[in-house]
Amino acid sequence: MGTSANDRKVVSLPLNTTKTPRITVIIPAMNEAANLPHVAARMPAGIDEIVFVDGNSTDNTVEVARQTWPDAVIVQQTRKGKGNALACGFEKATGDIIVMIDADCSTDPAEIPRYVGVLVAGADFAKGSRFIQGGGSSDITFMRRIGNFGLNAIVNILFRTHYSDLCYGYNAFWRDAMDVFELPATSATGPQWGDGFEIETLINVRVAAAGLDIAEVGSYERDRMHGVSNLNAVSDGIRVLRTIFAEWRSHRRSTRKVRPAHTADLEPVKTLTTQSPVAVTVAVPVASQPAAITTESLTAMLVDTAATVDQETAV
Ligand SMILES: Nc1nc2c(ncn2[C@@H]2O[C@H](COP(=O)(O)OP(=O)(O)OP(=O)(O)O)[C@@H](O)[C@H]2O)c(=O)[nH]1
Ligand SMILES: [Mg+2]
Repeated sequence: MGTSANDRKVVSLPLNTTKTPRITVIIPAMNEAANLPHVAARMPAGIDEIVFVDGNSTDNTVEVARQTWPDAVIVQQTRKGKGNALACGFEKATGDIIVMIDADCSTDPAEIPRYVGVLVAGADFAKGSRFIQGGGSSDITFMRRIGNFGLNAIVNILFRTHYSDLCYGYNAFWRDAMDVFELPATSATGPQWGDGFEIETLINVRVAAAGLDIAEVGSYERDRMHGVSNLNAVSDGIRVLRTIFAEWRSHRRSTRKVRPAHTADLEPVKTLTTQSPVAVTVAVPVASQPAAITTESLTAMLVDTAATVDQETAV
């Protein structure tokens, strides 16, 4: 934060550290019973806490979760949607480092050490990316790839970031990064903005706007193993677009800058062992750099587009 791309150290371990960070993994799940044993099989040893957030599953997801992770904190979400599930999970998490993964086997828990590695190396927020070295996807469709690319480009222009994969849900961060998420209260009644699949975008733009150090981590997304997707590319894509413009408007009115100070008393992370070898961490700083593309005309076009996006309508 506040450093140029040249100043930033992405791979150095923090010095003068005294404490090992505790790691919490948050798993939101709705009807994922058949997938959970496969997720567990890829979980590295050395995870301190699993917070499992059920979305009123109608299969035996909760029972399987209890059998699979007897020590897990199991939470029922308070409203509907993945965003609300994550907010409920964040509230219960006690770790120093919090990792968000999916329960459908798309995100590989064996990659967690990559994320932890870049956080311990100094990043505030480790952002998974399918589109940098070390990343990939057998799951993303052509249309989703195009949509993600377009939304990603808009965010990079408006927030002067260098994200390569805006809408990917595999991320990790130091717990004090949550201060800038400002997610809707879990106790609120009725649907809230941020409750749905726009959650990742909301978090990504807020951490960038707050000036946190963000490092991308190459991640490979597999096909969902069992069950069906809950995501609708069109309606959820529109929610993401509305989120971007709403956040941009509010960011332009705000001068907020927050710098977490989490690495001061931490020692290098414990060794996490995985059942299969994980490739070398690939991390690139993405925020607080000058945007690669910024033109008056493009901004004007985006402002026009923003005006057509009704951010005040009901969720
Ligand atoms: N608790 C909870 N979990 C949810 C909800 N919606 C989705 N999830 C979980 O969030 C994760 C991602 O959801 P998916 O439906 O796989 O969406 P996606 O990964 O973006 O889309 P696909 O690539 O098509 O699988 C999975 O673990 C889901 O079970 C929800 O409303 N509540
Ligand atoms: Mg999925």
